[in-house]
Amino acid sequence: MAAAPPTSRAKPTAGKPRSASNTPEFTPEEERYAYRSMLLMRRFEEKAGQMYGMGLIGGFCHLYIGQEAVVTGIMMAAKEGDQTITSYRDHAHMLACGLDPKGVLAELTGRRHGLSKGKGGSMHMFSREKHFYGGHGIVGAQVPLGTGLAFANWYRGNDNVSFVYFGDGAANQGQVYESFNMAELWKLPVVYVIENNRYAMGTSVTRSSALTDFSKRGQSFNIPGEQVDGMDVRAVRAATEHAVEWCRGGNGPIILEMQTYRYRGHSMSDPAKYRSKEEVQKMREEHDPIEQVKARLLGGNLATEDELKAIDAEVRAIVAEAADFATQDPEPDVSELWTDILVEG
Ligand SMILES: Cc1ncc(C[n+]2csc(CCOP(=O)(O)OP(=O)(O)O)c2C)c(N)n1
Ligand SMILES: [Mg+2]
Repeated sequence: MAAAPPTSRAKPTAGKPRSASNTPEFTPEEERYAYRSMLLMRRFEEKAGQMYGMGLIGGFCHLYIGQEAVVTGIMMAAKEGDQTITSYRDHAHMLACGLDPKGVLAELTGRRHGLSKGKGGSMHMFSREKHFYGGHGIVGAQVPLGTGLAFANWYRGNDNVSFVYFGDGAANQGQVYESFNMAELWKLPVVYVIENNRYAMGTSVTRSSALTDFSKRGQSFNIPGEQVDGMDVRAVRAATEHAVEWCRGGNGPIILEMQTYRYRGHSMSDPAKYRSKEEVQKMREEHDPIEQVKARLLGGNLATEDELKAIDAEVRAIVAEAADFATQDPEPDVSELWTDILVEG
């Protein structure tokens, strides 16, 4: 094991990370990009939800619908080689990393050409090529692993950061704080993204968390943090740009609390009785990340209704093709039960 990285290697830029409170405008191209990207995630997961209902997807399936601006805005500020690691709510993260929707959906249906050869399912997919490190079903487990990815970047002396996503519920896990300590001690280039969607399964943050301002969770370790409107893709990108600048400048870790909301239940088997229909409806009507971009595109005459319909049609075609593939591809051969268990050298 390599020696602990000395903090002297870091070249801290003076002061605190800048605040992204002034949300910069997107160019028309960026608005279109964000619109298409979030729409693909939404349509993909709507289809996954339908296929689950039809019995084509087994096991667990956690949808990200409502939260699309978070991963979209973050990836707009990322550069090639930056790593992503997240929880079980991971389909949109994979699409944002550039993974083929066919491979993702075929994994959900447990088919041969799924990203984990049909043996992992919704929560267990990886792609070193696209720098996507899972897909983790154990709450909080990805936080030390993602901190390790940041260590690897530091050790290799490259300029990459790791984006480590976890939920408001996971933020109460002990291993999160052990990771915070090491990351700050060693000034590791890691952006901790706390996706505060207000609930951990059926428990609201106010019932589970003594400190509900998650941006402050790094205070005892001297890790700065910021609260971000996670429903506004522009605010997300702006905050992430500042965060990666902080990390790449050798200043160590940073926390971004993304204030967001999931429209669906915790997983497909959750009827979500712990919150009112009105609460969900209000978020959908007043804060939907895709509708916000759509309103700006139409309101600013940056796109016509027909152009947006064409984007929707294009995205639906990609999802339909993925669904066909994920239902027609055969299941893995039985002999696959004996492979990928140990590293074959
Ligand atoms: C160590 C561990 N404890 C409990 C669970 C059961 N569990 C799965 S998801 C979850 C809630 C996590 O909520 P949060 O971190 O807010 O993420 P979200 O589901 O809202 O994205 C729990 C308790 C688990 N998978 N692992
Ligand atoms: Mg949550």
